[in-house]
Amino acid sequence: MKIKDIKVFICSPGRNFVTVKIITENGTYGIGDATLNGREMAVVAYLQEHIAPCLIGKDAQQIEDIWQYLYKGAYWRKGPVTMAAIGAIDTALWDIKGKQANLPVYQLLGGRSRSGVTVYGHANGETIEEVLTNLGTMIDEGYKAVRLQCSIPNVKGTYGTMEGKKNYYELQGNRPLPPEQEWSTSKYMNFVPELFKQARERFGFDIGLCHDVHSRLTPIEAARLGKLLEPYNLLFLEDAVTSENPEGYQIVREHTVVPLAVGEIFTTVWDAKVLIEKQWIDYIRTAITHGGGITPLKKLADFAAMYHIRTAPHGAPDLSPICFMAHMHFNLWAPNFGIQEFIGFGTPELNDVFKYDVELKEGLLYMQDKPGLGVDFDEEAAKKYPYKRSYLPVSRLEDGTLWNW
Ligand code: EZ4
Ligand code: CO
Repeated sequence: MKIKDIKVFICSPGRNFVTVKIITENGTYGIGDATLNGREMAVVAYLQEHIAPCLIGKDAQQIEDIWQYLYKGAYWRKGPVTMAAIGAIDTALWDIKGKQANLPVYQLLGGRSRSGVTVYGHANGETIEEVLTNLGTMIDEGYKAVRLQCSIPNVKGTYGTMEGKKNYYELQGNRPLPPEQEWSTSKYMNFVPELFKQARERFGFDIGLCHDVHSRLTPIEAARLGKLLEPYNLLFLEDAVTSENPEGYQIVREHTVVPLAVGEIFTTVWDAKVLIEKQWIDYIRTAITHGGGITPLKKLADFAAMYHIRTAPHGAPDLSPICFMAHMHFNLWAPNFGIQEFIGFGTPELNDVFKYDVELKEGLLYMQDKPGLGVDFDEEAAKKYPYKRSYLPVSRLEDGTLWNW
């Protein structure tokens, strides 16, 4: 089953998405998500100019060989641009294989390990009261776990919270440059424990609670925050520190029993190797899109399982519904699945372009069996939403020093 054509689409139904479509000689096609938020066009060029010409005429059934060819064969390995491009190709090939076998992709991975996919949603707000109101609504809706992010008093712009009633995820109008936000570690550290204290006082300990530090702390600061949050029994603390130097997590680990989650910006198993082997983390959050596809993510999940580490895939809205559906299959299979980040089913614009059928019931996602990934991309609808250059914000300390966003 030879690959006849590879098309690359960029559209912006509310935000930018890069989509790959692989078409085979017999007409079967598969789709993959190649979205790299804020650097979309680099992946488009990588796919169109450097990958597509090599794959025309190759056998679409040889997923592993194509993955090795694109990874080892490029000489230049790893990196988010390369791995998002490979990830989309790999995802599309699994979609094709499922359609060809007339089986959902999770069956090809080894079958179901569970009936539904447990998720954690987001409760954000500008005040603790607003966050807790949103948390209460989500508990009523049946969520089993929720991530809490709250604006910090006297800090202009905080990760994960609203900015002028607009989520930072949305396109920044016609502003051509990254918006800038302020950061103060001391104000943050003095404030966040109170958010979780009040959440536990009001809603008890049955609901799972998480928090994303977004890599703003140093190891010893993260260790202190972990200790301060211990009484509130978090499901996990995410991205407590940057992980280019994984040994930083040893410091955090040696001081606190708060479970740690890392990995949404990892692009290979090698990024996670030391963290996993040393058992410094509890959840690995690498997404199928950014981690190079289903093929390497399966290896990462199996490797993590040997060290009692569970998966908690990144589920931000900058991953397209194709990645979301690939995660559905992956999560139904993975024996060491932990929890899936979930921010809702998206806007009417998004659902105009991407077609999929998933249901949320009592905090778990369910889907009907369909061949392949069970998601489709409407090329015509996508034309209504042209690409708009857009950036994530950057962070600066109060004195102007550039910090981790
Ligand atoms: O900020 O995906 O856990 N989720 C996150 C995300 C990231 C965005 C960056 O594009 O940290 O919200
Ligand atoms: Co995160």
